[in-house]
Amino acid sequence: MLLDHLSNELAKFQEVLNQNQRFLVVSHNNPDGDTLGSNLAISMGLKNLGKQVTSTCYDKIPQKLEFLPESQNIVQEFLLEDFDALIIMDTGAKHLVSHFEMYPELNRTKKPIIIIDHHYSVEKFGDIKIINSKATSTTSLLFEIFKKFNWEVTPKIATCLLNGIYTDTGSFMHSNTNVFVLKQAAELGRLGADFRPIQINNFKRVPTNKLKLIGEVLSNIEFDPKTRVLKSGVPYETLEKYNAGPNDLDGVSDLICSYPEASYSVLYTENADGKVKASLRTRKENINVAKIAENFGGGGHTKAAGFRQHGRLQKRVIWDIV
Ligand SMILES: [Mn+2]
Repeated sequence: MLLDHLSNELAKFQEVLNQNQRFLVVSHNNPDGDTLGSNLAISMGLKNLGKQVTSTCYDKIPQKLEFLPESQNIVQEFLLEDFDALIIMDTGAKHLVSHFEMYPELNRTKKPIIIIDHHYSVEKFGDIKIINSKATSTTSLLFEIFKKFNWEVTPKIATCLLNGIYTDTGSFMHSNTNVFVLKQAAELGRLGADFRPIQINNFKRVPTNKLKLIGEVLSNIEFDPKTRVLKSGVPYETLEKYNAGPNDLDGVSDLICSYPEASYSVLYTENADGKVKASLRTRKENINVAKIAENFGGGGHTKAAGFRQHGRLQKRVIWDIV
C-alpha cells in the first residue's frame, strides 16, 4: 500500500543495488529514533545481502538510542571514495545533512543518492526518491521495502524498525497512529523485535536536568481564557541553566496541550541563533494548527505544527478588568 506509487523508484533502487557493492547510509543531523532505526535496519539488511555498508551521522548518537543494535558502528566521518552509492534516511532536505558542508565534493558527486523518507518535500535533491509522506515513519516505509524485496527481517532489524515506529508515533499516542502501523508493530513483534528496551529507553528515562527543565516550562504556563490558547516559553538562559538543548523539550508540547480547556497550545523556545521556535499542538478535532503556523511562515500537520521567527522571547503581564 505504501509502495503503490513507488514502483519506478524501487526498480531504479534495485538496479543500483545490483550494480554496486559499497553503500554509505546517512542519517540526518540531530538524529532521532526513526532516522537511526531506519539507517541501522537497512544497513543490516544490505550486509545480509553481502554488501559493504557504513552507517554515518554528522551528530553524535543520543545516549537514549545507544541501545539500538549495531549503533556503536555509526561513524561521524568517512572517505567518499570508499563508497559507490549513498542512501539518505528520513530526510530529503540537504541542509539537514551537514556532511554536504563537511565534504563539499559530495555536492558534485556522480554517485547515486537514494532518499528513503516520509516527509513531504519539493527539494530537487537525490537521484532516486523513495518518499511517501503518508507513511507514519521512515521505518514503516522501509519495512514494506524489506517485504517487497524479500529481505530477511532478523530480530535486530525488527527492533530497529519498530523503534522508528514507536518514536515517530510517540509510543502510539500521536494522531499519525493508525491500524496499518499497529499491525506492522505486531508483525515486527512476531519477527522478534525487542520492544521493552524501546519503551524504556525512549519513554521511561528522563535525566534530572530535563525533569527540572520540564518543571520550569510547566510552571510558566499561561492560559488565556479569552483566546483559549495555552502558552509557555523557554528563554535561552533557561536551556543553559539546565545544561539542556532543544531536544530535551521533546514531548513537552504534547504534555502542555493536554489541558482540556485549551483549543491549542504554543511552546516558544528561544534558540542561540536569535530565533524563536514555536511548537503548536491541538487535541481539538476542529482546529488545524498547520493553518495557524502557515500565517507565521511555518507549517506542519493539522494537530502538530510550528514556525520560526527572528526575535527574543519576553513574558508580558497584561492588566485587564474581568
Ligand atoms: Mn521520521
